[in-house]
Amino acid sequence: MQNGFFLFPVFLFFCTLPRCRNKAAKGGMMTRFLMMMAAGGLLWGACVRNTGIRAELPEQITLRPAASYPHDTGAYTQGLVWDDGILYESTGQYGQSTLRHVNPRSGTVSAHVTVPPQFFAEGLALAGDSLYLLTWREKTCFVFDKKTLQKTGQFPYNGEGWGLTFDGQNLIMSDGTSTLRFLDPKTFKLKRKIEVSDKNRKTKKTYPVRNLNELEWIHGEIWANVWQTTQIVRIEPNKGTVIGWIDMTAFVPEKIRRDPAAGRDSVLNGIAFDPKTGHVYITGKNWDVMYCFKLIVPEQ
Ligand SMILES: [Ca+2]
Repeated sequence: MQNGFFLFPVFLFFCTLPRCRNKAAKGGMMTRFLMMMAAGGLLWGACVRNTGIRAELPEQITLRPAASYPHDTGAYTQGLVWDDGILYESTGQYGQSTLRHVNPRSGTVSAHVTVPPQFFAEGLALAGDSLYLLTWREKTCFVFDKKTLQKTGQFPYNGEGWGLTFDGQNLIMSDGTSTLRFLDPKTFKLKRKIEVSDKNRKTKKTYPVRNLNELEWIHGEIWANVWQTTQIVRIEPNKGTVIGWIDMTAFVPEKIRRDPAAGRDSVLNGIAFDPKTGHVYITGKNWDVMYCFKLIVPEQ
């Protein structure tokens, strides 16, 4: 265990706070956050707004710290997937893009393949025994065998590729806008799209949630990193409505927080879920730490 993670004294994410994306609510939330820190040592918080929309998870959830592990600071994390004790990670940048098997506890890379230098690797998803790897502007999705990391195929697509996940039937893809595409993993053909939107708490106006990046399917919801923010958004997968927001600001590594130049690129990105244990793994681009949280779902 690293970084004094267990100095975080209590549970986090008691999702009873008002949403924090709304600027007007930020002041109040911060005051309450600081009061909670002072009173009970709560060192981080999350914000979930009750929209009345239900996926499989209730709006109020808790993410309880379970562990923190080393993460390769050379990994410009673009996609993160958990399967049977292995973290699969894709890393980006032209000439540096890789697909990796990572030991979650040690952070060591046990196997990897490099992506040709003209491709900028992006999101990653596992469907069956196949890993699907998007590329940023190269309009190509590569398919690999999950064990051997041998390339087994590729598909073309339109637009940019950002994040990718699998809901058990469809690949779900982000492209930096507020749109999520649902794709057939056998053909990569588009099945449907959703527009992700939230409602401004003050004005009640609906606005699109843009810059959706790395994705993860968790208990019937889509969780998405919002690029260049410290927020994870929980999305209802049929209508694209926002279920809630998770504020990860307190978990940005100190080194990155202190260096604005690094901070622009070294953003929160990477969510993986182990449904067997309920563990959620979260990291960022070039972060030195991989957090592991236990997802606690209240009884309904
Ligand atoms: Ca993921």
